[in-house]
Amino acid sequence: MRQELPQLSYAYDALEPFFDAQTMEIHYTKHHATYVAKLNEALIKAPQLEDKSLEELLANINLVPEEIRAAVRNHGGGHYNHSLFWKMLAPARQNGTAIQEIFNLKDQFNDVATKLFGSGWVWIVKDAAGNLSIITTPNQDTPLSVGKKPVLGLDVWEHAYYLKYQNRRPEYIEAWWNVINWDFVNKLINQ
Ligand code: MN3
Repeated sequence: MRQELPQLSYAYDALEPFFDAQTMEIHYTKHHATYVAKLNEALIKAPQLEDKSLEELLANINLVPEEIRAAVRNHGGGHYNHSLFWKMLAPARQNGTAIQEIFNLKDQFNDVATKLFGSGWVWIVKDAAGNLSIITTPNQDTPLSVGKKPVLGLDVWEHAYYLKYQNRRPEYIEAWWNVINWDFVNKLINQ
């Protein structure tokens, strides 16, 4: 199924001063858009996957032909992760009420996000019993690839923060807590 770059529900500068407009624009129009373009390039080579959703492909990556498996994993994962990431963000004045069970994990989350080596993501995931826990995924791997349901995620690739925060990743992580879309996260937790 041909994939498209999803619309953002806010302007590039809507998350200022926590996330700067230039980073948001480049992150969305260059990084995310490139994942979508490269994913589509790969999917053209496997028309038999036409009726599969992106989530199905990422959760069952071994069903994807080897020729395009790495492209689906990396670019499909990048598309999935970023589509979710944008929805998990909202301007600080309209982002709803913070969820206590997520806030209880804040210190641990910040520690894991600060220490994650290289490029990747930090997630809060929900298991079948409804328990929340923190995991990391390298590169653009998704929680789906390890059978987990994401309820909150943070991009800790340098492209997500370097323009504004340079090497100060902990400041970026702390800033991000101000622009979490709690209403959306709440929906994911209760789904
Ligand atoms: Mn990114």
